[in-house]
Amino acid sequence: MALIFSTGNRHKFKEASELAARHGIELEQRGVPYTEIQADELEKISSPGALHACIMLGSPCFVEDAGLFVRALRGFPGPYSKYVFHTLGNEGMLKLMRNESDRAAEFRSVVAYCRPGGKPRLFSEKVEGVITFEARGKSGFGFDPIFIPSKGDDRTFAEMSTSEKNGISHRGRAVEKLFKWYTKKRAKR
Ligand code: ITT
Repeated sequence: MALIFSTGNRHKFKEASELAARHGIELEQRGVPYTEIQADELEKISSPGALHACIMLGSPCFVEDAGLFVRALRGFPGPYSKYVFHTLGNEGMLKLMRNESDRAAEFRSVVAYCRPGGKPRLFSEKVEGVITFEARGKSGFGFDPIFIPSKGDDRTFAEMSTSEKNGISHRGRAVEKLFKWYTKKRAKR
């Protein structure tokens, strides 16, 4: 039976699917209409999201919430990343950062898995890096063209393949944790 990833974001689904396949897990994308709660921490958003999706689907599933936290902007846009990306975009973010010498930022990801009758189980990861001075690259989505991970080779996420990004990214490592746990759990059944 396929494991459901409840998301409306096809890029996130593509990234997770590639990793799932390596664990022999088949993923299915389902978009469950839901108004996300506003909170300052991703955990507080993903946990009720997973519970809601699980109740609506009546099936085990997971959701993932992510955000870009910029140090010079005191963590902005953080949990508001989707709204900020759609309003300011990458050009707007670069403008906000124009006079900042401190370019440190991190992407955070919280994956929340839930099965009917159970409580959400969370898997979190982050990736540190810097905000560029100009957008670079065409792959990926969202803030990928303006983020260079510290563990990489000076390329932005948007200049990497999906598997390269997955190897170091917040989402890649958080879903990897979920898939390892899920595979073990499945083997015990
Ligand atoms: P869901 O349906 O899964 O909620 P979403 O697009 O709303 O999809 P998030 O709330 O988790 O996803 O992400 C918030 C925004 O943060 C997202 O729209 C992007 O603009 C940005 N973002 C998250 N992860 C990213 C990544 O890996 N690379 C670039 N930008 C990312």
